[in-house]
Amino acid sequence: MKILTTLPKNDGYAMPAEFEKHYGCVMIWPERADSWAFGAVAARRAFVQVAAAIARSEKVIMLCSFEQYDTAREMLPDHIRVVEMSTDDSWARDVCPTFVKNASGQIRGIDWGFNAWGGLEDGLYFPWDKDNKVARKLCDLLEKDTYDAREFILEGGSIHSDGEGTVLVTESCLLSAGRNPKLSKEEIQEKLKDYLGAEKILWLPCGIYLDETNEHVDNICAFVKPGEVVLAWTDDTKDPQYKMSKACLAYLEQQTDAKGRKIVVHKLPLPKPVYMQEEECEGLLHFQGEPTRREGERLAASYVNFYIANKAVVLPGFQDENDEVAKKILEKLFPGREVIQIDARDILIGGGNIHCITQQIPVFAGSDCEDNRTCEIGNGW
Ligand code: KQY
Repeated sequence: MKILTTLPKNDGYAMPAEFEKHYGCVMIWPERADSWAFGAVAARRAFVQVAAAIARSEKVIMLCSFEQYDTAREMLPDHIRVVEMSTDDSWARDVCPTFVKNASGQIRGIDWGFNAWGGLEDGLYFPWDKDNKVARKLCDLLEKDTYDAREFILEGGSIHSDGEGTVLVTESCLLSAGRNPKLSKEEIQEKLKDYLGAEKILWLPCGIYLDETNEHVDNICAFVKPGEVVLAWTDDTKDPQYKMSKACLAYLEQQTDAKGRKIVVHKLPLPKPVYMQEEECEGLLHFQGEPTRREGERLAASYVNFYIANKAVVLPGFQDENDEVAKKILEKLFPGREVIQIDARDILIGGGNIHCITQQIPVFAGSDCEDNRTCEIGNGW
């Protein structure tokens, strides 16, 4: 594996959209006692369901600690690969590489700097040094060259690409004080274009109310095809989210993408607010100096935090009347894919959702699922 100091855009590489074909998906087994309630038992069951749903149409690799290897191996289906790797938590979207691809179908990883969503300013745990090494180690494992972008702090959950030159981000996250405070908005935008091979960055003002990542875009808005997005929405004018979603809608309605298309916005209703319960708080350990969950705290629940697999959309459920509404909307928007809904409360307690715990690897030239062959069960690794 080579570590590259050139820029993907100059080398002819760009970030594909998530709805383009994947080679597979990476996840990280939950373990941290201050993130996952009651020793992560329920979270592990939810992670198994997510992994198994994705593995119906692409390969899944689960990273886990030495201590958890036997448990992960026993709980996961045989066709999911389990690989020991040191991490600080389970947010594969944010700590794994963002993959970029060239016209010949070769892929490379980008190794962004990771500081636990804000470092000593407003980060969510300390230390984060194991997480910061995951992207490079994964590229090594997959035998893919990697761009050294460690000087620039960015998480995978803070970007969405349409694969045709347009990238969605939020100002609240990308301009937050704990990430790249020495860079101006214009300089951050240039970095995004250079690394993601993009032509246009769409800056939504904000994300989901109380989202502890400084409002990652992957919880509020996602591409469903080039030129079309889903936007998390509430009609409840008393909910603080109302103004936030409305501001995003107003922004998107004024925008065109890199190809000059107006953006089509599909509203995806939010579930009713989800709050931490007393017994869930009791199940979490609290490490000194770090933020903790309190009873009654509102969690950043959103259906937009879904994962687009080769033949499925894996969608969070919250035991809410809008679960079915969201599922139906996505079934219409993704006609070639089965929408598989998974009860995600035990993931949400950790502070993210299905998109946050997954990272796609695009299909690449020479892989065993490049053409019509699939990466499905039985095709192995
Ligand atoms: O949503 C994410 N991408 C990560 C959330 C991290 C929460 C840590 N408690």
